[in-house]
Amino acid sequence: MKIIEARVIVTSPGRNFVTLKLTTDEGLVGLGDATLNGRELAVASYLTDHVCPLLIGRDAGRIEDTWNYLYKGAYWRRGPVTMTSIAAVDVALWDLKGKAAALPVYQLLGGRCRDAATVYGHANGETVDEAVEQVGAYLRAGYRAVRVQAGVPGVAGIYGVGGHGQPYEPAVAGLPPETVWDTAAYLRHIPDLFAAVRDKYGFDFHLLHDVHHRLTPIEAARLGRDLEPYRLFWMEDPVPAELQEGFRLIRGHTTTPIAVGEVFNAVWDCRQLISEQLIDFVRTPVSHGGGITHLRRILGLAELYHVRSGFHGATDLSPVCLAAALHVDVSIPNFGLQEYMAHSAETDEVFPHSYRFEDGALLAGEEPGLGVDIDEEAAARYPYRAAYLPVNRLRDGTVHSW
Ligand code: EZ4
Ligand code: CO
Repeated sequence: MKIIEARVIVTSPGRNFVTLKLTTDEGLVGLGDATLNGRELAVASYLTDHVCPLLIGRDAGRIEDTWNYLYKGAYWRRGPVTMTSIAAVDVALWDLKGKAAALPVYQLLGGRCRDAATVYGHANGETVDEAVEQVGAYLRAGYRAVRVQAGVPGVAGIYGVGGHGQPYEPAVAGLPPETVWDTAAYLRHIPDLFAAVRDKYGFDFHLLHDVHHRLTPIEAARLGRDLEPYRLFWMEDPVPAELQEGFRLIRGHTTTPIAVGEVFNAVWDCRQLISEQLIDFVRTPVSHGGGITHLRRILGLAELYHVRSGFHGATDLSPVCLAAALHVDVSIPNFGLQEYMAHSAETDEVFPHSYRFEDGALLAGEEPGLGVDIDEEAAARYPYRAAYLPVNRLRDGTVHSW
């Protein structure tokens, strides 16, 4: 089976998505998500200008060989643009292989290890009361794990807070907005949020929190300790993770589990974090981490060191990526938890899919391949719009990690 067409589709049904569509001489179609929030067109160009021409005439069945051809053959390795591009090709090839074999992708990955992927939803509120209220809504909807983010008094535009109970979407149309950050105020406030949630709903469900790379290791150690009474499932991205050995300091002070890696794109970004057992969950998504082929390598290493999956699942990862994540989730032995932010109705219209939410979990579809399609007519009605993630500054104007 040969690839005869490789095309990139850019669409913005509520937010931007980049999708690679491969077609074979047998008339089968494979999809891969190539969305890199705020830098979408760089990946679209990498694929259209430099990768698609190399795919024409190639044997669609050679997934591992194509991965190595694109990774080693480019000479320039790693990085989000390269690895998102390779991921899109890899996922589209797995989709094709499933369709050619008339099997859902998880069957090609070894079959089920579990019935469904337990997910966590995002509760948020400008105040503690609003956030506590939203946790209740998720519990009533059947969720068994909830991430909680809340506004910090005196600090406007806190990460993860949509405002007035709205779902949170960080990308903003136009040029990047700027937000303000105050570490001391945040560290004082967050333990009260989790005290209020546990006080109202008890301990019989999982709680998570995303620090979003804002702290230093010793500050993160303090937060992890202060949150210990509330038994978090994980504290996410406590510090920026370029300095992997920096996590030793956090680890030495707290038993709050740590999840890291939504901005990683290769096993080399977390090799030390995993092999020194400095984290508990790895969050690298299929679409930014070199696809199913490379993500399975990361999770294979992780399994040796008691590290489990906790794949990123924000709305900037398309339904194609979410479907691919679910096929990996149900087929690896060391699954932890899957993030789930429901996509908008417009996004679901452009990407019809067979995965579904039930009883606090997502079920991967049983259709051959990934079980996701793209409606190109609908996609064409939503043209690309420039949008960026915010830039963060301390009160004195210093640029800080967002
Ligand atoms: O800020 O996906 O855990 N989820 C997150 C996300 C990220 C966005 C960035 O594109 O941290 O909300
Ligand atoms: Co995050």
